[in-house]
Amino acid sequence: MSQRTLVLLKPDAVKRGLVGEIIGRIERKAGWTISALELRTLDRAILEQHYAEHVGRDFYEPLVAFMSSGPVVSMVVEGERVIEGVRALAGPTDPIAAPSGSIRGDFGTITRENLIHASDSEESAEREIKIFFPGIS
Ligand code: 3AN
Repeated sequence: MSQRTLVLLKPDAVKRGLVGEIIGRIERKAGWTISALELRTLDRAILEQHYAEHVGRDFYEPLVAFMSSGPVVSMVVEGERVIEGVRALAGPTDPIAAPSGSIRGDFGTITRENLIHASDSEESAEREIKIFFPGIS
């Protein structure tokens, strides 16, 4: 089942020079393709849309400060079961709990700075792609 998903390489991934490493892991999955890609610094307005479900949580303000602290790479990735697949490559939210071999498990230590975001469902993917790439349908 071909799907598409919205992937963000967070400011920690960009600052630490891990963009190539992470994109390489995505590109090496057979048949997946990157159909949109941009480097940009996010402002509060776009983060409020993206993290609407987390507004008001105790970690929300530090999350916005971190996510706007430097450029991110935003991408649309398409391919077979790519929503579940990129989340499997990323590993669980807490990088210490994430297995080695996953992106968060291999490179992360703190939950906020966990390197990568990937949509968690088809509904989230369509919502998030509209936020980050309003020009593509
Ligand atoms: P995931 O990206 O694993 O789907 P979400 O959507 O629950 O995680 O959370 C979005 C982002 O918010 C996470 N990637 C992480 O940066 C941050 N976050 C989530 N839970 C916490 C927490 N308990 N403490 C600090 N930051 C958190």
